[in-house]
Amino acid sequence: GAAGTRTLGLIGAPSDVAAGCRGATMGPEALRVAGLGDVLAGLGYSVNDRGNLSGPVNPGGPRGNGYRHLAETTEWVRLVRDEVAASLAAKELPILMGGDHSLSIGSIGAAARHCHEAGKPLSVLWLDAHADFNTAETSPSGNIHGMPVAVLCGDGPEELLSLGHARPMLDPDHLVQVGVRSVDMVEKRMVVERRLRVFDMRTIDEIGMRAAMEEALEAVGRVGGHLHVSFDADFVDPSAAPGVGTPVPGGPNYREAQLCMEMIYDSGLLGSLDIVEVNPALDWRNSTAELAVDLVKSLFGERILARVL
Ligand code: B3U
Ligand code: MN
Ligand code: MN
Repeated sequence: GAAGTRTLGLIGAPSDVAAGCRGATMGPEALRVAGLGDVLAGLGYSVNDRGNLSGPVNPGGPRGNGYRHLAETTEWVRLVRDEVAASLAAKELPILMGGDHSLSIGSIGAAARHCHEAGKPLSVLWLDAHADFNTAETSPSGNIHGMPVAVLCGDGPEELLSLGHARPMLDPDHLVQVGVRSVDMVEKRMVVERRLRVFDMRTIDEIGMRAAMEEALEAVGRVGGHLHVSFDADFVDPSAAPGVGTPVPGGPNYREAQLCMEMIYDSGLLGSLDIVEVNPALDWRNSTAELAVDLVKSLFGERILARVL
C-alpha cells in the first residue's frame, strides 16, 4: 500500500485570493480543529505539520486583464510549490491544506518536477464538481481557482506557466476527473477538444461510483508511478459538504465519496494530496472539515471492520 510507516507532511496554505468569495483562508485551521493530524497519527503514520505558509492578503481587487489577483495568486502558488517540493525531498507524502484550488498548480507543479527528476510518471486524479479548465478568455469570473487544470495542461498566463519545470507541467492524458457537474459554456468545448478524461455525474449515475473509480484508477494505474489526488470539497454533494464557495447539487453522497477514497487507498498509488476549498465561513459547525477528515481517513487506510496499513 501507499502507507508503510510513511511520514505525512501537512502544509497549510491559507489563501482565498483566487476564489470567488472569501473564507477558504480558514480551511487549514478548520481541518486541524477537525482532527486531521490526530486521525492520521491514529492510523499509524508519522505526521509532520509544517504549519501555515504566509503570503499576500486578499486585496479584494477587481478583474484585470482577464484575471483577478494574478500577482497574489502567483506568489501563493510559488510558496506552495516550494514547500511541497521540500516535503517531497524529505520523503514525506505531502498533504496540502487549502485554501482555494489555484494552489494545486503549486502542489502538482512540485510533484511534476519531483517525478521528472526521479524518472517516474505522474498522474492526477481531480475530484471536483467543476472541470477547472477555464482560461482568461473562457472564464465568466476571472477567478483563477476555475483555471488550474488548464494551467497544468499548458494553457494560462505566463506568470503561472513559468513556475513549472516544463510545459505542460502535466500530460493531459495522465489526468482523470471525477464528479464533474458544472462546466462553463466555452470551457465545455475546451474539455472536449483537449480530450480530457472525465467521469462526470451522468456517467457515475449510469455505471455507479464503483465502476467509475475502477476505470479511473485503471487509467492512472496504467501510467504508474506517483498519483496526486486533488480533492476539492465541492466534489461531495452540498448536503454533506455545505461549507464551500461554489456548491453544486447532484454530487456524490457521503457513502459514494467514502467508496471513492477507499478504492484510491486500495490502489496503493497515492503519492500526494490536496484538500482544498473548505470554507468555514459558509459552513455549519465545521461539518465540511469533519467530512473531509472522515474521507481522508479512508484515503489513508481506515476500514470499517479492520485497519490495514
Ligand atoms: N466555473 C466557474 C466556477 C468555479 C470553478 N471552480 C470553482 N468555481 N470553485 C469559474 O469561475 O470558473
Ligand atoms: Mn476546483
Ligand atoms: Mn469545485
